[in-house]
Amino acid sequence: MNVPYSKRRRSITLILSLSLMWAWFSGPARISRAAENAPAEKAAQKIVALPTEGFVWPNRPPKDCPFEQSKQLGGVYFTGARHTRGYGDTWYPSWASDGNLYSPWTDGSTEGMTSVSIENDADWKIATTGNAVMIGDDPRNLIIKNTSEPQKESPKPYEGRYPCGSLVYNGVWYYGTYCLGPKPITKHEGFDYNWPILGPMPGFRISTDFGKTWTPSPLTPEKPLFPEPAKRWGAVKMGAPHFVDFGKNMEHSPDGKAYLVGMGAEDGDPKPRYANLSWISADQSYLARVKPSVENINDLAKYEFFAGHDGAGKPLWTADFAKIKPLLDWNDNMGVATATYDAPLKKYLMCVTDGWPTCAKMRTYLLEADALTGPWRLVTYLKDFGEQAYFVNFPSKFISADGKTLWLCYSANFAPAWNGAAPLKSNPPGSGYGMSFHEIRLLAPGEPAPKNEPNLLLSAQNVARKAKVEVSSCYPGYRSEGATDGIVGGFPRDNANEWASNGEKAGAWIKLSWADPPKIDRVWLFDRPNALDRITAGTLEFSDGGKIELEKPLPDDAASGVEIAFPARTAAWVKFTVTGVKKDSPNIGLAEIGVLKSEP
Ligand SMILES: [Ca+2]
Ligand SMILES: [Ca+2]
Ligand SMILES: [Ca+2]
Repeated sequence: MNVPYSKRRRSITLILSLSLMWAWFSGPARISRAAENAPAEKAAQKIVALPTEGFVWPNRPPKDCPFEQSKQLGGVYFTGARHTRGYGDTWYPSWASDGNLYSPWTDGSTEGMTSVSIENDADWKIATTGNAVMIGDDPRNLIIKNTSEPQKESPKPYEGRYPCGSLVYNGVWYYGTYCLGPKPITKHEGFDYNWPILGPMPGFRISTDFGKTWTPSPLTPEKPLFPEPAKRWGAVKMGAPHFVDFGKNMEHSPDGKAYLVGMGAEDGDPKPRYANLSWISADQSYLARVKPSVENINDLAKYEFFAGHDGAGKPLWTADFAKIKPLLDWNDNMGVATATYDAPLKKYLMCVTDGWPTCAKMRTYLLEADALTGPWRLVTYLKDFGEQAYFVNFPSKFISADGKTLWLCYSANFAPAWNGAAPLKSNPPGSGYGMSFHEIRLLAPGEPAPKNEPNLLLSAQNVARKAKVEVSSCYPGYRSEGATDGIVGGFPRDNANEWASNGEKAGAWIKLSWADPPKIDRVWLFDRPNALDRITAGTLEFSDGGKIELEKPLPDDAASGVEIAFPARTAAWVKFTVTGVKKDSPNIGLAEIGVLKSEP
């Protein structure tokens, strides 16, 4: 959602490119001759999950929170399972009939393409919005591909045009955008705000071939779908609307209609403030519905709007936009809202992010309801979540069979230190700019948190942490001990937590030795988490003359690793030599090597 980050990303890309070129010119990789003679042992090898530290985020709503606490759901436990990629942001996956997720994205680079949704005459001349398919069942191992080039749609007379509601239904992709202004960095009374004014919603572009080709929206910022703002910079109600996620191909829609949740404010706001209604701050949320079709989706006359309840508590719907009423109202405490139907629980879950003042820490709260029209009740209020998480949603594809384990999808920390603030932390750990997935478990009120699995890498059982470490080479600024600190981390956020060789490929090695040889029976290997370097083959050697060949490549993103198990042996040293790498890996290395004692 901002300018400087994109500039920084470009310099990171440049550094990576230079690193690649350096590796290219540095000549043929050295070949390991260390383990040629002895026959390799057979060993049980399997994928192991990243050891995780689960925790409950405390539920601390402000005193004036208008939502009653839910009686069924009382909090969220973060299991620690997570996955983040340094892509662009704005991920809102929609589960299509072909089983894949389709999502918008923008303001960054994703799988070799760049999209920036800003249009001004100085730096960014063409605003675009990206489109990608997400293939796979595990958020930690998705294959992500652009379905086409990011699409150009002008925001003029505004300066930003960003993705909002995105739905793939019966093979048709409806891709909504909304406008922002006046500038990505707008100074007001000495404070830099990010896109402080939310603009209109110029309808949906449409693809009937899963995003390969597109028909632009027939609407424009000056002739938007919903008749707002009444005048320039006035309030909107169906702002940046998002489709309710009803599951695969909308299978759980109550009536076959698509529903959209907008964020908004009213002209004549009783609690005015600067950036009151921005890309991430609002006073209310609103609800609309439409039977989705190519003919209907950009036609206001085909929409109905939630208009409050009658005297008996029955929800009212109107075709007259002027009669729209708030679904939720918490003046100065709302923002982007997304909703997902949790079919096993028979509950709607809503994620609301109150991100005022647009570029500092943000609050996200979760609500639940039995019906979209409410009443909505509080599940948990997550203060400083991210610490700057935004565009938070629950993709229905990743809801467990019991409905209680879900994955939060969001972006975080695009503005890590604006206005002289202290740098933002990644909290929950792993939160970062781009595409961030975090597994959570919904807890009943008073339900204790699940017991943590012990983290073997950080336990005394992992003798790698006490070993003397030698490596074939080390990239400037990295440490060989990064591979034995018990933490699976690395470039670009946690360089201290990994070992990177200095331009090596096959032939790079790491050797651990002990003055007091331990009895060991397992080795864990975690690749460098970046997507350029990947170990595809390697050999373990032991001081007793034994050797074991790695049977499978290490998972590239280090969200999981490989365990190599063998009958207990006493080892004065263990050496791992890389014998194969993914093409062009610039600086092969390891995020972590764990060596486990045979007895705790
Ligand atoms: Ca307000
Ligand atoms: Ca490490
Ligand atoms: Ca890797």
